[in-house]
Amino acid sequence: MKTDPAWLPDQAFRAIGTRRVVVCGGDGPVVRTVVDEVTRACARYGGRVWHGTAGSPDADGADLLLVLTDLDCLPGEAAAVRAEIAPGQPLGKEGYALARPAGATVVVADGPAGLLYGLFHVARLGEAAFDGWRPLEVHRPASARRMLDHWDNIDVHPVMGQVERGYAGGSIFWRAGEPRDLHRVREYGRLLAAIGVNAVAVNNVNVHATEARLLTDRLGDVAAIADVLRPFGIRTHLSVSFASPMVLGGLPTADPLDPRVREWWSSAVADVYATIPDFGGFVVKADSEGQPGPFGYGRTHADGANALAAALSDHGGVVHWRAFVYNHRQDWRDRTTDRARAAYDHFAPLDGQFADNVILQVKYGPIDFQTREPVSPVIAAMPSTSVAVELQVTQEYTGQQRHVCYLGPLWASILRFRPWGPDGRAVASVAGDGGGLVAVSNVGDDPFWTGHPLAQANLYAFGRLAWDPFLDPLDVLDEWISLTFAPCPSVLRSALHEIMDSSWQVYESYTAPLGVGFMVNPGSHYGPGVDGYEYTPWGTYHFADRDGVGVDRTRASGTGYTGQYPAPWRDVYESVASCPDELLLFFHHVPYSHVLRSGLPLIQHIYDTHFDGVTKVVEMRRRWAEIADFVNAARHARVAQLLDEQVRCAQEWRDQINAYFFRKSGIPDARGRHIH
Ligand code: GCV
Repeated sequence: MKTDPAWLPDQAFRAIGTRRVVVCGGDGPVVRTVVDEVTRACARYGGRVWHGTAGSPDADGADLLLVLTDLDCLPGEAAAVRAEIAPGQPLGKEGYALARPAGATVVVADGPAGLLYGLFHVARLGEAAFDGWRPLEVHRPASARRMLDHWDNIDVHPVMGQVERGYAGGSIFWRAGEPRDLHRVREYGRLLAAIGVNAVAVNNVNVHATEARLLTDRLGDVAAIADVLRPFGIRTHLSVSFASPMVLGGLPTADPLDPRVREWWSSAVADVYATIPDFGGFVVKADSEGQPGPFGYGRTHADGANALAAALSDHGGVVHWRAFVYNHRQDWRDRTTDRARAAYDHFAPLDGQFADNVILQVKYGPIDFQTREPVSPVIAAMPSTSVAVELQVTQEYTGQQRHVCYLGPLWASILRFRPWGPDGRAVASVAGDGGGLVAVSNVGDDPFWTGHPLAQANLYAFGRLAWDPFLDPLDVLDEWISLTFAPCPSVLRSALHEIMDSSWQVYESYTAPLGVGFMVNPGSHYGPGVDGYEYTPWGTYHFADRDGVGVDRTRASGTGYTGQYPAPWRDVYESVASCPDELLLFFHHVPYSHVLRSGLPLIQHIYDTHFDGVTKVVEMRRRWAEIADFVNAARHARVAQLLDEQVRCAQEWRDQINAYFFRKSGIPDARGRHIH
């Protein structure tokens, strides 16, 4: 099957392709991409394109002007638009301004990437971009760093497969130990440019032996990928092993303070930049889940990160140092080893000790990409450190691309969260200060890119929210629908919204309740395994007993985790009375009779949500069946098949969770439904 065009079908460029377009922007690789896009669209739909690098183009009669402002060929209309932008508000390398002062739509940018993003903005607008008068709009990304991490292995790992937590087939970069034909990577770069992603890490953060060599003797493979992604404004990054000086360099140590080790990193990095001059930098998972790190040498994570940062700094590279550090062998040894506490306990004391080009990459929640977690307190604890927030587009804990689960609303809630209360800054602003947004990609060699065709919307939403975290996630979904299903009839649009808008909440309703998390099968993390992670001295991970359920993370009587938040959240979360219900079981152990804000006792809430969740999934499946005539047959069949699995799995969740809590509590369903 041909690769699905995702959100860039030819139709998405129809409005541009029927116009007379002037591109005035020099001749670099990114501008060349702009010209190629417009040329292709015009060839298909009968428009005309003029591309110049200097001199005065004949912009008379043009419908669309795409202009780089630093050239001497600024047509009058573009100069007027540029002049309107407030002098103290530069567009920056990636920003652009869009206006339609008279008969022509004008996009001006100060850098090539801005021009490319402006072009895709016009594509999103479609015919509306050429309709009437349009006032000046200035668009700049909220974060300079908008990155996707691939957990791809070159070899097929015996347990994790080729893509760790990948649900869309094999890697798009590698096959059978070798680089793949990069045609698809080019298409991927194009899709990413259209959503504003500007950085990609091409290998798993769990760095195995073959992948470690990407840094040295297999660097050519990375350079080939970088060459393909560069014209889309994307910089390439590499996950590296902290032990590289030993495993690749033959040194007896990887101690970050050892001069030989520092010398080794400098020389390896110099080789990288000689091969890939715009290389982005490293991603490092250290002292986590078996990966080596500075603790082995009695050093701190600041020592570790800074050693790599020193090697990169002269070249403009950064280290994304992951804060996902916890002792996976001693989780829950006692109260202090509550895994939720680990990242803060390790990193908050190090604030101010990291080099300028270290970015601390923090998972959005304190545990591990659960369906519902509070925002990680680390994000508010590092005012002197660049912090990147890490999301998971691959759906490890949210249905593994077999369930419809649109994550835009979850991410929007995280990015808008204000750790210092309503008058303080939002998470998005902390990330925007330097670290940016990072997500684990959900893409593989599947013809639909993402296994579940509707999971493309998650990748789309990540890019769009990384660009502007305050976009309404349902508007973003609507954009994705409009482009992907263009020209989208209203009957299809409304069905897709009915299926997808609340699909994250629906998924939550039939899985682990109220933030308790981790009721999945161990290892695979798919399907219900209520006591799957049963390794606390007290029994289960969620502390369910005959009287109640949930983890006491209070300062008063629990693990003390609430104390990692600044006011007001440290107090809001501390008390059962003020803790939001959706996180109640994350923070508190409460009796089954506890009455929620809905007026329902906890046990009844569990029963109701699990019955309702299944009903809603059955309804999703019915809606999808109704729109068969409006969707490409292969796409329709794939989603229909996956919806069957979603119904099956939701029923399994419902039955296991309800039966479990019925047996624990002995309290029957007040509505008299049969619990299996
Ligand atoms: C890449 C979770 C996943 C692991 C993943 C890890 C991480 O634990 O289950 O597969 O490893 O997160 O983020 O490093």
